[in-house]
Amino acid sequence: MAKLKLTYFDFHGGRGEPARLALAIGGIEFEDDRIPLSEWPRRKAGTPFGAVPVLEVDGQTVTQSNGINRYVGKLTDLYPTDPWQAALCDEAMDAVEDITLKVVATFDLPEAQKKAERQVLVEGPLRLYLTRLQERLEAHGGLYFAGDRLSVADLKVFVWIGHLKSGKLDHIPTDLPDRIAPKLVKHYERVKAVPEIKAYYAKHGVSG
Ligand SMILES: N[C@@H](CCC(=O)N[C@@H](CS)C(=O)NCC(=O)O)C(=O)O
Repeated sequence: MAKLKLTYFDFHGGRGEPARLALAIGGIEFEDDRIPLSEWPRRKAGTPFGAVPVLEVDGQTVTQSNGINRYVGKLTDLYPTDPWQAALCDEAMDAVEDITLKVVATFDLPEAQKKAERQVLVEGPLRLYLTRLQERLEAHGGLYFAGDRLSVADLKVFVWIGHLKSGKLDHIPTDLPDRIAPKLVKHYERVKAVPEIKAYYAKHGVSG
């Protein structure tokens, strides 16, 4: 088995979290390299594109979160082998990337502008992505995004919904997913209840 090291920030969530969860579900050992935010300026230049996540496999690195998700999904049987189901899995993961980029663009804005732009996001893109992802989920049977079973797409959407509900995004109401996409919230709860995920968060002392 290859030696894996996954480098990401030292918090639960974000672009590195689906791969951490997939590896935990698959029972694959990896070095969990968590960078405290205070250390990031020093570490940034040492990454291929000045960003994380970075996956190291037997000393070679690869970047790009969704590519990493696909790779670990293949290692853990959490990425569909059927090409069409794989495309559906990719669709959900890339949709989360699209909307994530729009939210990230507001991170460093002055407070008043951040509030204004996030209100626009809530009424526009966030509503759209929540609605459409819920529609996609329902179109594929209502339980999973691809292949009628858990995949890295479910993990990626789970992490995104968790972020929206967390209260860490000022001016984005925490009940937005419940109001716009209750079936995505049910999906979130279902993924959260996967025994390996429960065990993972219990091990890391995360409750709720
Ligand atoms: N397209 C990349 C984006 C990576 C990215 O922007 N990562 C963020 C964390 S989620 C980051 O490293 N931010 C710190 C920085 O850009 O200095 C991916 O999907 O992995």
